[in-house]
Amino acid sequence: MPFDPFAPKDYVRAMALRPILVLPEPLLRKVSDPVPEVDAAVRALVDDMFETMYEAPGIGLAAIQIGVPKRIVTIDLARKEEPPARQVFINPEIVWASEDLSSYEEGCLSIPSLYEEVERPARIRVRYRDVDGKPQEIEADGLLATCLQHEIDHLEGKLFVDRLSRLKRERALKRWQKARRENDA
Ligand code: GNR
Ligand code: NI
Repeated sequence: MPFDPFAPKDYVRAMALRPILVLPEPLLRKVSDPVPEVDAAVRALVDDMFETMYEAPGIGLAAIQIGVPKRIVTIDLARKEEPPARQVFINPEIVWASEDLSSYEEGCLSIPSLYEEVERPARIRVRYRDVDGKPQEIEADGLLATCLQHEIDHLEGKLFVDRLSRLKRERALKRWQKARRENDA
């Protein structure tokens, strides 16, 4: 075949914005699978996750939120005026959690515009692999501890509303569904 400079190239792959799944999407309830190897396909997925997360915008994303049931989390807690600070957690596991709890008003891109106070351990230790596949361990507190726990919940098919009392959860979801119906109408 003659050389065609406009043919699609398989060695340069543009990042892609992916749609974020929103409740009641059943995939959000799926337990994600461990990543056996951090290869080029995983890194391409991580790039898509960051692009999708920044555009949303959100401070964290789990792969299942773009429909991929793999244990991959992206986080960037940098403020708008700061340079990006990408953090990638592959196969993250909480190996220790503090007894003391802290409460934070959480939101989720998969339940847009719902915000509720959630109590979780204030500090955690997490074992994971980084984007190079290297084993790592981190001790997190503050917003990083909250966000990591929120994302690791996604890997188990859990959403932050599951951490509310039944009464609060049912009220919150009713309010959310009503607001959605009114917005669609
Ligand atoms: O963007 C997000 N903000 C947020 C705020 C408080 C606690 C957790 C989060 S994560 C959320 C993005 C998201 O849904 N990640 O799964
Ligand atoms: Ni979320």
